[in-house]
Amino acid sequence: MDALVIGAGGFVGSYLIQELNRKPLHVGATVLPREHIRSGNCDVFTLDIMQESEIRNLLQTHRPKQIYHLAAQSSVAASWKNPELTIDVNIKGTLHLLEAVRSIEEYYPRILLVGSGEEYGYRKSGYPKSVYFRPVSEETPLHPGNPYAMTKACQNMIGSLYAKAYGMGIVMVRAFNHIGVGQSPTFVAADFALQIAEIEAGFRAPVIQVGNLSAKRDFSDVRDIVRAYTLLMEKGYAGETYNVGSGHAVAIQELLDMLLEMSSESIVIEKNPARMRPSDVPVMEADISRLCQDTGWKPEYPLEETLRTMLNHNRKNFGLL
Ligand code: A2R
Repeated sequence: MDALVIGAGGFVGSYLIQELNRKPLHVGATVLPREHIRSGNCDVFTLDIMQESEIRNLLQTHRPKQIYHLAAQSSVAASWKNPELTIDVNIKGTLHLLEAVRSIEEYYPRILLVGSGEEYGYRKSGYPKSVYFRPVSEETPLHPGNPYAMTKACQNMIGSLYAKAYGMGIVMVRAFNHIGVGQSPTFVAADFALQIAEIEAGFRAPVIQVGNLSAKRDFSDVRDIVRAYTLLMEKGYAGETYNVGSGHAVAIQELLDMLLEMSSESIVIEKNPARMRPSDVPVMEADISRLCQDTGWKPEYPLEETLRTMLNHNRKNFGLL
């Protein structure tokens, strides 16, 4: 097997498989028992990352040359409700994978561990503004502000330790916000695109519910993100961490404006306190120079095009297109 995607039943997995399918690679993917792969050609296996023997058996049998580790408890809200599960899946799960690889003789795959821009968190007050609003480079100190971010920061440390201590071919990424068709409406862009399509279809009054519109985030099309993952798998330095994002922060207000402009409905914006997060980080912007320098990657999808694709997908689902 050339490439194995672990945790492929989520949002990113099928995009990554489709990206891998652009080359003549033998691709495998793992899902939890109740999950399936939405699209792409691959051999599918069921795997719970908490079962170390399951991983070892799978790797021993198929010896994938590349392993993309996406499996995670990836919801920030769920990580507050169930920190133990988040620690188990995100930290112990990663450890299980790396120990399983280590236990197999003469086996030296490349491994990509997917972390998050959330690891940087809220930079402490006291920084001068010029520092505070600067894009975060991989060397910026981490201040994870929730259990999910904390587990991803820990995953990063484990990856970097194992690369150094055992000479393993592990590359770590910190992915910033990625959006696209198939994303859960618990994420802001998917939520707005769904609400607007529902309004157009007459399923809801012409009022869009919003949270904090002033926060700025670094949004990318998920297809750009997975292309960066495959390039890093090939060209990233082992033991190194790479930010993956657009390199430009956009206010949630701007994102909303772009979507509203795509609709002919006159829609009222209503702030909903339930959607406000008091500890929101005001600006998250990635410094992506290391990624660009080491891989030659550049984003290809303009934000507006991605948003239009998401909105049109919902319109199709509601029979409007
Ligand atoms: O939580 P679920 O039921 O949606 O399943 C998720 C799955 N997963 C597991 N897989 C194997 N063993 C486990 N014990 C386990 N627990 C959860 O990993 C889900 O199908 C997949 C991760 O996909 P998403 O949650 O949709 O994340 P997404 O957006 O695809 O992001 C991929 C990676 C994750 O590591 C994120 O934390 C990172 O990129 O941003």
